[in-house]
Amino acid sequence: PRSGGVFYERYHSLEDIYYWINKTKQDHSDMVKVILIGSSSEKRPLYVLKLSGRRDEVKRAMWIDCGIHAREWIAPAFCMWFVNYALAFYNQNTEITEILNNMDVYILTVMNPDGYKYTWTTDRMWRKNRSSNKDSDCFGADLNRNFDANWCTKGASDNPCDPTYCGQFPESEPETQAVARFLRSHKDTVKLYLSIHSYSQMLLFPYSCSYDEIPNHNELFEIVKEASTKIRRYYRTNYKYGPGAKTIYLAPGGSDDWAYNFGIKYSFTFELQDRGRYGFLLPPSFIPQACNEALLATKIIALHVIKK
Ligand code: ING
Ligand code: ZN
Repeated sequence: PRSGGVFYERYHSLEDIYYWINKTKQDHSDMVKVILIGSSSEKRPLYVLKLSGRRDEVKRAMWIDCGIHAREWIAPAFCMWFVNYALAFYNQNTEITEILNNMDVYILTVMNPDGYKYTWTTDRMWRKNRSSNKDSDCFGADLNRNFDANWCTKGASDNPCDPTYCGQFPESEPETQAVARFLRSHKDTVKLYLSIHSYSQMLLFPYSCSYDEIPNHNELFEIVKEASTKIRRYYRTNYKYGPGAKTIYLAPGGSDDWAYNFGIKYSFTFELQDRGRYGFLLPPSFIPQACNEALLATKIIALHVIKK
């Protein structure tokens, strides 16, 4: 894979993505590190790319995960798009340069590799991971219902056969555990948490697990409002914005709510294109614009956190 060009305008198999991670590290050894944060239930490695600009001893950081849900292919495509953009435009574009000079960026391109693989081989509409469930023939737990935030209350299912199955207990899944453990061990530096999903075109923040309003609601609301306005102006695409529970639906056990309660006060979930015409089957020709929209929102949020 070469930087730029048609590579980033396609969806990639899991094998391609592992190859890409390694190649990216080799081609940009000055700015990129690879960190193994755990493994999936089928024992696939979970690699995080760490992007750094200026090398300071102590720097803040942001986290982006993509592909919690297997069928949301645009999400891993965005993580790759972001990495390529950051490496190509560092010291060219002022915004990405400022971001990388002030924050390390941790990127988990495919949080649910087993599910992602399964959507390429067996069932394109699979959502969960692929762990086996005791006393059931059904596979998988919903990783975005498996975090410890009002776990398995209304909006999640305790039936292993359901697509929103919350798992046996909070952080029962190795993928959930790996992310939560990584963030716990980087508590002092990670100031911004970002989780990428599709579809429905929304910029969400906590809470999704209850209708309670978070203490910094107004601040986060203004940020996503600005991002949504800019996206509309640049790309003529409408993004709704607001707290998850009121904007999309009540959903306990989500990663952004957990990250927020853990202490990361800038915590967001993006729902990328589209609004349902193609749904999860977003054609590859939509990748550039969908990713640029999310990139614009990511920049606005990161720059806000830096200037705080
Ligand atoms: N949507 C998210 C889901 O997990 C969400 C919505 C956001 C839930 C934040 C919880 C927290 O259902 C999709 N499309 O997966
Ligand atoms: Zn999702």
